[in-house]
Formats: sequence, C-alpha cells, structure tokens
Amino acid sequence: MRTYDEIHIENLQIFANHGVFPEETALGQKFIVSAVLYTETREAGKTDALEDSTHYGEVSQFITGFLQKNTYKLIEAAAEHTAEAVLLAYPMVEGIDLEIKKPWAPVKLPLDYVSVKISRFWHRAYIALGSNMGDKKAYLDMAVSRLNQRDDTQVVKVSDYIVTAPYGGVAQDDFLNGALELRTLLEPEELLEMLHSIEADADRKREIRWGPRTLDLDILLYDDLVYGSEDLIIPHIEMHKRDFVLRPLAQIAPWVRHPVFGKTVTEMAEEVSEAESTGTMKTVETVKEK
Ligand code: PH2
Ligand code: MG
Ligand code: MG
Repeated sequence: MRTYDEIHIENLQIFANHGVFPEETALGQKFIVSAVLYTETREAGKTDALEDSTHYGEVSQFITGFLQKNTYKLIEAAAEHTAEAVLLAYPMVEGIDLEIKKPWAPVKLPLDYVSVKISRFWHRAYIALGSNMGDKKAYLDMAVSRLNQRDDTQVVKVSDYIVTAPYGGVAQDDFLNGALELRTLLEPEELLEMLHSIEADADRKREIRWGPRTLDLDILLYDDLVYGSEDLIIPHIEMHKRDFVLRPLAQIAPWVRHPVFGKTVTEMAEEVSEAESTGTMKTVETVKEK
C-alpha cells in the first residue's frame, strides 16, 4: 500500500443504541470510537487553509450523528456502515481505520471493553468491456451507466470503443471493445459479482466459452493486487496478450504497471502489436467508433 498522511480521532465517546439484546436498543449505552483518516495533508500543510484538508471536528460530529441516527445489532455492522459513510462524505479521505469499543457490553465478566476494528479504502480498478452481439455500443454504454449508478462505485475514465476481430479461434462477429477506470469501495469478489449481474441484465447467456456475447465485463487490474481464486484471477490472466484489451487501456492508463510483469500498459501494448506485425500473432483489425 502507498503511504498516506493520517488524521487521528481517538476515543470519541458516543451514547447510542446498538446491540443484539432489546434492552440495549431500548436503553442505549456508551460507545468509544477511534478513527484514522488516510489522506494527504501536504497541501494544507503548505497553505495553512482548512479547505485543503478534512476538518476533524466535522468528521467527529458526522460519526456521532451517524451512530445516533442508525441502530445496528452488531458493532461489525455499525463499523462497516460508519466507515462507508465517512468515505462517501469526505472525498479527500482515501481510507479509514475505524474501531468501535463497547465498554458496557453485557457480557457479565470483568473486561475493559469489546471492540471491532476495520480498515476500508477506496480502490482503483480497470475493467475491460466487450460486446459482439446486437446493439454493441448500447450494451457498452449500458455497462458504463450501470457502474456509475451506485455511490460506492464511480467511473473515472472511459476509453474510446474500438472494433476488433474476434480473438481465440471461435468464428463470430467482430467485437466492440473498450476499457474503463473505476474508483470503488467494493472488494474484488464483490466487484465481480456486480459485473456478472450487469452482464446478466444485458441478456448474457453463458454458453460457448469465448463465444459470442452481448456484454463481457472483465476485471483487468485492482490496485496492485495479485490474487487468485476459483472464479477470479487478478491481474486478468490474458491481458498482456490481448491487443483489444491493451489498446483501449493504454488510452486511459498508459503508465499503469502490471504488478507481476512490471511492465507499463504502453509497453505491453507495443509488445503485442510487434508480435502481430512479425506474424507471431493473428492480426487484429481496428476501426475507431464513438
Ligand atoms: N473476448 C473474448 C474472446 N475473444 N476477441 C475480441 N476481439 N474482443 C473480445 O472482447 C474478445 C475476443 C473472451 O472474452
Ligand atoms: Mg473476456
Ligand atoms: Mg468475462
């Protein structure tokens, strides 16, 4: 992880009504909240102007109000929702560590407190878009607008769409391909699930592997994460070999580096187009659209 500056709020006391037991939600009790806000303070450090930073007093008020307006059974849920609310309300805050302590937790044993501590960040992901059935441009546009609908996920940049010949040996119509950058609070598997639900809404039928599709949304990169599970591999396992992925991506993120190969998107794109021109790879024809 890159390094950030930190603003600390330590042991803020809040009387609120969270708990599994009905007595807890009826009577309320003391919660003690500590937060580390990950941000950049250098600009404010130079200008000495509050607008260039995040007001810790405001954030303290915000957390207090949030935990008093809402009621959760679990401190896990209280922490999760509070962290998300802070990240949505304060754009300069890139991440937060949040601890909620419950000193009067009804455990009938001598303890100082129980607590939950979580760390939540904005993430940057790059997504490949593809369609080769029906109104291809409409499907890609639909995906962009659906990704922008949620407040925990924002589309930062979208490439041009390019027409590409099908890659991978299945005889099928040309593709329209593009790439986009997301700022998201979703974890990789949650992001994958959202992409699948958008694909399903585009009448995507999962039939032939690599066959024709109305909409294909693939996670290419997610921060500098290197990750593998049964249904998701990050970085995308084939991205460095695919001109139809690298060319749109190079338009919006030329300097971004593949976390395993250490090459920039531009370098990978050049290597792939060289391989094509020396005949080691099938030629991919492109026409600019949009
Ligand atoms: N997607 C595939 C297989 N082949 N070819 C092009 N040109 N564009 C694609 O998006 C594409 C492909 C599997 O996802
Ligand atoms: Mg794909
Ligand atoms: Mg896919």
